[in-house]
Order: sequence, then structure tokens, then C-alpha cells
Amino acid sequence: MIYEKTAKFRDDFLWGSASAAYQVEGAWDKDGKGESVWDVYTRIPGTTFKETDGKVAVDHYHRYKEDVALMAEMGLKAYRFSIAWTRIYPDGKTELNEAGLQFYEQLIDELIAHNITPVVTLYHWDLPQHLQDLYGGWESREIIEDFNRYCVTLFKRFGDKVKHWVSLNEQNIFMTLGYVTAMHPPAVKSHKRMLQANHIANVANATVIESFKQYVPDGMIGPSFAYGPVYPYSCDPQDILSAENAEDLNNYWWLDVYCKGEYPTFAFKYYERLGIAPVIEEGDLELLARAKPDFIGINYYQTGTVASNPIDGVGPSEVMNNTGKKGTAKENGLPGVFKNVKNPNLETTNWDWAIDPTGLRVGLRRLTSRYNLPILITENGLGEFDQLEENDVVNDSHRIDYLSAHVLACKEAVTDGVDLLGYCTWSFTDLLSWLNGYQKRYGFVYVDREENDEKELRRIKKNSFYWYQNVIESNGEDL
Ligand code: BGP
Repeated sequence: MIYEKTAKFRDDFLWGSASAAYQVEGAWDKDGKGESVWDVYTRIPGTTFKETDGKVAVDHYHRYKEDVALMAEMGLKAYRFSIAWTRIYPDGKTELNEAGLQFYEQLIDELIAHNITPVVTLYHWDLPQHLQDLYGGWESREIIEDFNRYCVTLFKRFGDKVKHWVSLNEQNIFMTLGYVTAMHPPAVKSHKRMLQANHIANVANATVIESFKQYVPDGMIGPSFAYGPVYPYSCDPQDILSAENAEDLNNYWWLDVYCKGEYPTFAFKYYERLGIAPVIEEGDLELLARAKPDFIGINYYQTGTVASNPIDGVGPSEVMNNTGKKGTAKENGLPGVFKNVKNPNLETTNWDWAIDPTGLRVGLRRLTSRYNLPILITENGLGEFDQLEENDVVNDSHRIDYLSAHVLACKEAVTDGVDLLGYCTWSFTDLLSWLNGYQKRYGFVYVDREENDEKELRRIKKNSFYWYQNVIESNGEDL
């Protein structure tokens, strides 16, 4: 559908930006904070790009007022950030750390004082290391109670001020990278263990959603899913079937559980045949069916294109482009099921991520037709090298082009009938990319630091800062 005139964004549209505690805060051991699995994992040589870590990150912990002032200057309507579980319960379960609660209380108050809606993520991957050591983290059902205790503490403390909450960030990514490709902690390579841990995470997610309804009945909660809609490489029926396989295994395996409380049939049968389907305990399915999210949060970066893959074909890749050298990503897939291929119609970033604004519209429509829930875009953005030029200029026209095409796709999706609550870019300031260091930048605000040199961590507004300011001011009319 090509529109001559598109609909307008709602008046209370949440023009936002997102971050995560480990990627911005630093202060990794301040004020009673416990160690997270990322604090520990990044100490293992070779796990991250040039051994980068979040010990200092962009020091948001100490500079949050300066950062919020920049958000206010831009006119940002919403700021999505995550709370570090280890600041609230240093060992994940026993003693509550008041200093941790105070830090987030101050941040929330500072945002509200500047008319910025806080959107709080409960879990953005920084699991308390103690829980990993004690019972294997997400592999034990003990985590359900511990996670719920931590979340209820936050609901009680902040529920009157914070009405937008994200439960788990990208469960599909932290499970797949943590337990299949072994690129994230706990760096396990076992599909079976992944599926079991993932089921436990589903139950934890549902438990917390139920608690939320009790403690913050006038709020909204949903998970943030890393959504990559899938295209078939061609109209060869084998490619079409491969795309169906990939949609079920990569997307609906999570989304159907969140929104319908059930696993997709084909995917479950497939895992059962392999003898690796998760063990589902009595009561789990009833809970999953009850605990519906209020919205679907999606983190959208790219679509995937798949072709058929022979039974002796390519398997999961352990090589990722984390250097920014275009063309270094390796082909990967599931033998006999599908393989990921390059889409010849799409440009890619220097990290080999396909640039596809239309794919965002396609995805928003698919989700709306399948689940009919409001959608909040909780992340979208372009990771690129940016150059700090003379007189503090950062000309990131590549980012402006990327974001403006994606906002336009959102507008078209709204015209199509999608109930879109808001759009958060990734990210507001530059920050640490988990596996790609500091050189892969996403922000509207440049932070002057390098991989292993923190310099002064000076904040410098990029050209995209002024562009987004204008987008917000015009409620998305002026792109
Ligand atoms: C998402 C994560 C974010 C962020 C973003 C960019 O998967 O939720 O935390 O890192 O992707 O990814 P990357 O840093 O790998 O470029």
C-alpha cells in the first residue's frame, strides 16, 4: 500500500531513547553493588572486542543529571533504561541495598522533573553472579522467586511514579547467545539447556507480569523482543517453507508464549523429535496463558532472509562481525531447516546488519494481525563509526537517514492500523556495545572515549541530536 497521505502519530506518542545499565552506568562496584555475570565474563580474555567492559562505561551513574539535561534540551518524551538487579539485591536475593534504590529514585525523579516519562526495564542481561554460582541462574526454577522478589521491590517502590515497564529484554538473544553460540555468559553450548532455561525465563516473565497487575494496576508492562521478521530468499516453495521454519523457531517460539501462552506447534514438535523440548511443569501453561502483556516491546534492527538448507548444510555460526569490517559475518543456519543468506536488495551497515525500514512496517503489521496488542518500539538504531570533527561537530547523516526512514515506516504502519505507543531509538548517548566495544556508536550524543581510554568522557551533540529534536517537536511530521 502506497499512501499519498499518512496518518499522524498519537498526541501522547512516546518519542524516546533507550539504554541499559551495564552499557552506560559504570560505577560497577559502587555503593554496595554486587557483581553481575557481565562483570565477571568480561574479565575472561577474548570474550569482548579489545577486552572492553562496563567498569566505567560512559559514567552515567555519576553524570545522569548532565545526561537528563541533554534529554530535556532535546525534548525527549521518554527514556528507557534498565535497573541493575545487583544494585538492588547485591547477591540477587537476600539483602536489599537502599543505596541502589536511591540511585534509581533520583534518576526517575530527575526525569519526571523534566517531563520525561521513565520506561524501566527490569532485566537487561546483568544477572547477579551469585545466582549463577548458586544454582545456575536461569537453569533453575529457584530464579522465579528471586526475580519476582526483586521486581516486586521495584513495583512497590516506584510503581506510583513509573507506569511503563519492560520485563525481560531480548530473551531470545540472551538465551541463544548464552546457551547456543556461547558468546554471552554463561557461554554454554547446548540447545537442550537453552530451551529449558528459556522455559524457566518464560515462567519468570509471566510470574512478574502477574505481580505487576497486583502492585501497579494502572501501569503497562511487556517484554522487549529482538524481532527480526523473516523473508524467504525466493518464491521457491522450499525457501518459503524455510522461512516458515525460521519464523516459528526464531520469533513465534517467544512471541506466541508471551502473547498467546503457547509454544508454536511445528517448533515444539521439532524440538520433541530432537529430544530437547523443554519440560513443562503442571500449572506452567495456565500461568503463561493468564499473564498477558499490555503491549509488545520490540527491538528492531533488521530483517532476516533465509533459504533452504540441506541436512548436511551449514550450522550455527560462532563467528560474528564485531570489528566493523564489512563482509566478515559468516553464513549460518540449522541443517535441514533453514540458512540465513544475504538479501541482495538491502544495503548493510559496517557490522553487516541489513538496513530495512520496510521490514519494520512488515513486522509491525504481522504482530498486529497475529496478536492485536499495542506495540512499543523499545529499540531501533544504527551502530556506526562516527567522527568527531573540528569545533565539536559530528556529522552523522548516515544515522539521520536510517532513523528517518524507520520513523516513516512507523507512520505508514500506523496508517495501516498498527496501535503504536512510541518509538525509542537505541541510544541516547554513545555507550558500550556488549561484544563490539565503544567504536560501534549509536547515540545522538557523542561520548569522547575510546576502547581502553576513558579520556574525559565529554558529551558532544551530534547532528542527529538536532534532527530528532525537530522530529519530536513536530510529532513526527518533519522528518
Ligand atoms: C540489542 C540490545 C542492546 C544493544 C543493541 C545493539 O540487542 O538490547 O543492549 O546492545 O542490541 O546491539 P549491538 O550493541 O550488538 O550493536
